Amino acid sequence: MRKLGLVLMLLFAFTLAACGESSVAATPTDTPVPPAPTSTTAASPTTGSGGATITMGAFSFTGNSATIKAGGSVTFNDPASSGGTHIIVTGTSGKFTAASGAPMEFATASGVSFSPGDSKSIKFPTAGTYTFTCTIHPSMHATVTVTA
Ligand SMILES: [Cu+2]
Repeated sequence: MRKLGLVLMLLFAFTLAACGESSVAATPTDTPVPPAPTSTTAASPTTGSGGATITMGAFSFTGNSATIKAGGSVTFNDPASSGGTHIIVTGTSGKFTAASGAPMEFATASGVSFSPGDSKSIKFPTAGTYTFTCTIHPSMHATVTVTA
């Protein structure tokens, strides 16, 4: 008699456990929360087809245009895979030309040098269109447009 009681208790416990499991399985999955809408009025520095990155290859720019708002930054990226060393200056055909309003980093003919793997973020405080070339590879040209 005592044994039957134990069996009944075990059966009862098993039934409870089974119910618990099924109720867990029946819990509806959380409905995904849609992402918060991004504000279109935010002053994002990244606009334009070229984005805000100038990218270098071995002998050329692989991404040669960037458009930002004044006060934004452009990332000049020489990927580790490029295998190219570059000295970037304002100007054309490998020749430095001082550009009024250009970032301080580009104020002189020594420009900004890049080895493969270098990535430098440079702030453009002044609106304007700036052309860049490489003193090592005169055929390299890139343009940064800075809007007011
Ligand atoms: Cu170069």
